[in-house]
Amino acid sequence: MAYILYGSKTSPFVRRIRVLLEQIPYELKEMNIYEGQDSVDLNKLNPVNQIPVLVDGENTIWDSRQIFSYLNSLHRFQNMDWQDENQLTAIDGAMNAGVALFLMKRSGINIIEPFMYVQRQKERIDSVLDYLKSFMSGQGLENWDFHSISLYCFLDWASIRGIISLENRPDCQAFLNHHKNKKILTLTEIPKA
Ligand SMILES: N[C@@H](CCC(=O)N[C@@H](CS)C(=O)NCC(=O)O)C(=O)O
Repeated sequence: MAYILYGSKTSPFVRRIRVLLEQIPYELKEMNIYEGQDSVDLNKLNPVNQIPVLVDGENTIWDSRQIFSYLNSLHRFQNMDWQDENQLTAIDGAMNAGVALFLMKRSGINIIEPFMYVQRQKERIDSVLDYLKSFMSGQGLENWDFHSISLYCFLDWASIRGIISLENRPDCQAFLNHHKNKKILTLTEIPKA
């Protein structure tokens, strides 16, 4: 039985799982998580009310990191040591900060103002992108694994949504350019609207 992935085509967390599943059959069930019946249904699937959610027969897995671990244990995509886990935690930290800023923007909160919470999110993103510089010009170019997939999905989403500017980040720009022509990235492109 194919996996069922609940998510949206706009979420970077969902996209990284869709890219990971490039060679594996799954059904994407699209949800509008913020309104209507879908938001009620999501709550029944996942009390945290977040996407993605993966259903594999009797197993329902919340959280994209957990979904990766679950799929990795079944399909052996890559070996993970503690440094790899740390690196994913750094990328996840930037993604979570980016989504927090995006939700604030959507709620009409001015993220240009120097609110402490806003500053903390921006500083976290900068700190992670600084930390990942050597990854972006080394392993991240050579390997197409969950780390590079996650970073790509974050950078692409965050620049499209105006959360980060790539103007002063040539390393990020070069990393995106290096991978952008992959077929799976075209197939999972984030809708611009
Ligand atoms: N840690 C979660 C974060 C997922 C997440 O933030 N998803 C967003 C969509 S991009 C969401 O569901 N937001 C709804 C909300 O937080 O209310 C994961 O990795 O799956």
